[in-house]
Amino acid sequence: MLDRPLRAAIVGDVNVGKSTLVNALLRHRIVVTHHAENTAWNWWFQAAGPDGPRIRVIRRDRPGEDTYKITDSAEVAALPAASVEKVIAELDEPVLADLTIIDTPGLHSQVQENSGRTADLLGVHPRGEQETLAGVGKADVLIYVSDQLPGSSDAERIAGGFRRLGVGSIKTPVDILLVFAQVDKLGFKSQNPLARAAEIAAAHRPEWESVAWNVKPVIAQLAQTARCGVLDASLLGALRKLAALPKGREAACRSVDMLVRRLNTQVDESGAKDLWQNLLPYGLSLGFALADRGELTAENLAAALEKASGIAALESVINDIFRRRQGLLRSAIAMRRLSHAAFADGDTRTLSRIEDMYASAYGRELRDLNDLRTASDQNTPLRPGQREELRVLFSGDYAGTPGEAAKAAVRWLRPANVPGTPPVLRTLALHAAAAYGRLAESKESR
Ligand SMILES: Nc1nc2c(ncn2[C@@H]2O[C@H](COP(=O)(O)OP(=O)(O)OP(=O)(O)O)[C@@H](O)[C@H]2O)c(=O)[nH]1
Ligand SMILES: [Mg+2]
Repeated sequence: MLDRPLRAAIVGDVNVGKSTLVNALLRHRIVVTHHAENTAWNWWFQAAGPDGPRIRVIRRDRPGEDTYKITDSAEVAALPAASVEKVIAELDEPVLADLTIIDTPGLHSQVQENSGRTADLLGVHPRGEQETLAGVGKADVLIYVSDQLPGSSDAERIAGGFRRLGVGSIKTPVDILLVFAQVDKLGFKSQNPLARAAEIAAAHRPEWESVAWNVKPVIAQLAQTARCGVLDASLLGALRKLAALPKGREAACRSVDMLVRRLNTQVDESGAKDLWQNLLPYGLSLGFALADRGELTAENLAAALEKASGIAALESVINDIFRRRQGLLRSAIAMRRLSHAAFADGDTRTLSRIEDMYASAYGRELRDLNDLRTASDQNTPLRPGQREELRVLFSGDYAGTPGEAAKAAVRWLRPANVPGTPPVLRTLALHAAAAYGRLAESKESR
């Protein structure tokens, strides 16, 4: 537990683009993506060991595992779901240093067997009404992918899907990054869709902050196209022909059928479909702009698609909130498991040692992280302003003066001393007062 890499599971409803995003992060087109429901088991991606890159298939129908070459991933994907327990792909990719990425079958799938595998991984029941199986989940943090922006008619599914699954009782927002996928569907006539999605996300913060630490919009399809060696000579040739159509190239981008029809004398049907599938209307428009300037090369198009996809900004958030803090996150998970077990066994000696550890200077970071979890948990009875204040304080982002910190320390001592304050709030308030007290001192001594 303490020396394995942090595990990030990519979860979300069927067909939102989870596997496309995983391929883009891996810079490898390895998981098959499809317009129909697709991923049937969990794909674990981890750093290659001494045996080099390979795919291991853990069987369900018999003991043992089979090994495949990375280039045989399509063969693996075609195996019958009933015979596969899980697949572990070991790759030499920088994103996998210190981080295991797990692609999962869609939630709320028609095929309950598939969604059940994701529920198993998370340690929840696929039907959330029942009690959750807290503590047996195998994923440490979640990257929750949604194609519904807040404010849309279906947006309740973002928070509702979590509640129904019972994820909220085992993971707090500290463990979850929300990704708004397929934001190219917002349209791009007047404004860049990433910027529009970011504005919408900011305006609807209260709707998502109860489930996630941060939100990033992404166009995974364009990221995959930019990074996975798709931009070959035949695709660029087809794009050049489309860009040079005497009139109505924009109209040809209204649907895949229109595109096939408009290009039919110059490009075969599968070439036209590839163009549509890989670039989407938004990527085609970026290609036209390059063609008009005489700058349409594979490198230039890849750079434009990468920029338009938002993938680099997403990676930097993954680094900030998960990779950079992974040692701390892993220690915290190990400590929580230890205290759960000690509590279940009535082992008071271990429980009091854990208490001592949290109280020591050595345990302070762990305690701050626990307080951060408590403060961002919607079940903790805090006012919105207080919740935000504590999140800033316990993430180490406080930027006030020593005088302000000293005043805040006094302010937080009050609820701690009011009779009838719930114990969870009392502890949190005492910790907040102490944290502000330390900040006041350390800033003064600088
Ligand atoms: N418009 C648009 N379509 C996308 C984007 N990303 C993926 N898609 C399409 O959405 C469909 C589903 O993509 P997948 O990556 O297979 O989705 P998934 O969430 O892994 O699906 P399951 O594994 O079945 O749950 C495919 O047809 C993709 O081409 C995107 O950014 N924009
Ligand atoms: Mg998938």
